[in-house]
Amino acid sequence: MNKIIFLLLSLFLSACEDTATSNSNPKTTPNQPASTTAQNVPSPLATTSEQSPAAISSNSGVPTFGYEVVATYPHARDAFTQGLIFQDGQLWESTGQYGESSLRKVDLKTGKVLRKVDVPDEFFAEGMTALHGKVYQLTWQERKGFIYEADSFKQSGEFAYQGQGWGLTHDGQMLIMSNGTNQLRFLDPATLQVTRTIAVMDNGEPLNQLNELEYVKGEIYANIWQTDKIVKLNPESGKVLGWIDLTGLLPTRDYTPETDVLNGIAYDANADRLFVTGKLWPKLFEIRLVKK
Ligand SMILES: [Ca+2]
Repeated sequence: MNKIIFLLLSLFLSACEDTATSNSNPKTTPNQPASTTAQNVPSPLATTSEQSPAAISSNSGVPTFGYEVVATYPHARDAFTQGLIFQDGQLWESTGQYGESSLRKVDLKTGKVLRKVDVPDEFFAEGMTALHGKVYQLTWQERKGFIYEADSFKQSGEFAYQGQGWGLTHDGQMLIMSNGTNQLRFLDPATLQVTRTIAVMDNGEPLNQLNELEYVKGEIYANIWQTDKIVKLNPESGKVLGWIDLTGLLPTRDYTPETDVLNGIAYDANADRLFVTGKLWPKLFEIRLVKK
């Protein structure tokens, strides 16, 4: 009997000790490191929640644009468009897929491919832009970019980067690159080093899957992958300035089982013309934005 009382007493004392220990030192409780506790307590979280209503009203108040089709042009049915620009009176295009990737110069009116450089089979080409006489072309998962001479399309260099390559444009000084997240990186074309990054938020949430890019009159336009939408962004802050809704742009009768998503934005700065197309789309459109 004494042994049982002693055992019960020991268990009771042991339980008291455990309780006292955990109560007096909560930060050592497993899975709750002190740093996490500290991050949750101070004001940043409260500040964020206070800012959310403003961000929502700000973003929901931005203009939405529809479109008018100004002109329709043929687009090569084998062009899995990943990058598109308008330069020197012609369309320049980067096409993707392993074993089919290329850099092309295309006649706008006929859609005829005037010059084509094949990318090695092991690379899936992505975004492309031209700046200061050079063409820069990204690859999807290979972490390598190619540099070509703009006048000859001869490859003159390559560069490495972290993560995936999706879209590419420039603001006249820096290359601007998307990677499928809500981040846009600015790269110095001389060093190919990242000089700054902006994060795009929409209603307080990261706006992911930013894809093909085009710099248009001081704004960055970005296709949102797998949607018919292009977002207009402030290049300094990443703030959403507006939306372009291209629903219904490619007529239903032009769809085939191979037809893929909207992708490809090119801007002709000299004539203020905006061109859009899609992956394996049979048509390319000049559009004019119409405020809704
Ligand atoms: Ca573009």
